Amino acid sequence: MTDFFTTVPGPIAYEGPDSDNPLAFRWYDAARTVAGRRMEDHLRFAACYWHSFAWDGSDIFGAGTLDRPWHREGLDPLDAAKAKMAAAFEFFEKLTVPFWCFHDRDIAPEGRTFKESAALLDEMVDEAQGHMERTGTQLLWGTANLFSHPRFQAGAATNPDPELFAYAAAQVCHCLEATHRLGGQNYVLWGGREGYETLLNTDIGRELEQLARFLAMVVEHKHRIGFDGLILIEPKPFEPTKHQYDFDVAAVHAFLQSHDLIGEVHVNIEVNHATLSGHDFAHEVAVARAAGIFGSVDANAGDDRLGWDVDRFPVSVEQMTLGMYEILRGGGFDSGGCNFDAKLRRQSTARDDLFHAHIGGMDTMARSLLAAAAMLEDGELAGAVADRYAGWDDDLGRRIMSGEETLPGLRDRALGVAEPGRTSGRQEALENLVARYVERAR
Ligand code: XUL
Ligand code: CO
Repeated sequence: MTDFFTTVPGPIAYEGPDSDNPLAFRWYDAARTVAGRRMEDHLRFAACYWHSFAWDGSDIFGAGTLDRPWHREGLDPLDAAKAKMAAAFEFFEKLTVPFWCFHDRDIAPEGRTFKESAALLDEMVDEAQGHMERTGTQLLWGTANLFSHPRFQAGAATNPDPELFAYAAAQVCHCLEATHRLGGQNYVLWGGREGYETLLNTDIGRELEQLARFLAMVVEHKHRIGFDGLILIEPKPFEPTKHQYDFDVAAVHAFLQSHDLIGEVHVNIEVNHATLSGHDFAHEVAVARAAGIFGSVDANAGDDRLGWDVDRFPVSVEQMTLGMYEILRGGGFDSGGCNFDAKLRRQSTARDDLFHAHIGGMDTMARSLLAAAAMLEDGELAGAVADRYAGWDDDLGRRIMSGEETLPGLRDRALGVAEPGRTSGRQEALENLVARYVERAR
């Protein structure tokens, strides 16, 4: 199919770091083996439908700017959805991206009733199945849009009206089955409007119980239909609501623990959400790994000065290297991958801008992988961390952690020993070490 992106012949090929071809990869070499795995299998890139094909470039101050003919007024909604899908798969195929992701409402129009909407989704899932077979593109994850329609103004699972909970449950049931039908490797639940604006009209305790019940129903249904992908919650601290319940990985972990959902639900970590929560990407991955709930990544970037979800394409190898290092340290992705939940700037109106954005993002992640893999292989950074904790493998550390020591016992001990020594944390030296790996990554 070469109908929409006519100026890009495709497929985009790897030409190496010295290439000046703007429509070639300089770092992403799908077949190259890095740390025992093909680069393609490490990174498991996905392009997303929402920002790249469903969004028209509009913002709160102005109308859409992007050249997306399927948004023209007066088109039959199903014809428009099919034209959009043909363009999307032309893009996935030319970019050579192995996976894609969708919200139900990205790929199919909303009908007048739930029944109509479900039938429209079924029709577009059949259409997607054909494109996937033709191009070999696989589905990383599907998700339901429980936030755009006005009916969800007060949330979905956490809505004060059970009718809305029931509607959202029906929609997720249908979308999870659609994802399963398409061989989806995961299913994502981003909180959307699961949060609140003011306590004056909100019962937090009740809303959290509703959210837990909703999640349990999703897990029950996953097992009922034999979907063996992961259920992933995507944390985000605010936007659209002032207080989003799934604030960060730690908040999600505590929620899963208190509702007996550990092992059933993992996290999809978005880089820009991590920075909005006051953390950073590497921190969120490290917390998820430590808790055993790491799943997948939405690879994008925020802006240092803007405190909202700007969803830029990733451009900083330095920022991504530490996140990739944490991912590799935990053994890499299983069913997860790197989804570009990122959007063009509103003035990037040429059709090929979508290629430049993804090529840059894929090269950034690929070079970060190279730096992280070298860092892991050489072991210098891990060695410095291990040295710092060495005391815990000695007698005192072991006795404390095994429960042999008590507070008064340690007081008695302190009465007889000298002031403990101090060792440098060597942060600057370690930062220079990381910089070396970033500079030399090839
Ligand atoms: C919203 C966001 C979503 C989720 C899926 O900020 O990141 O695209 O990734 O609903
Ligand atoms: Co996201």
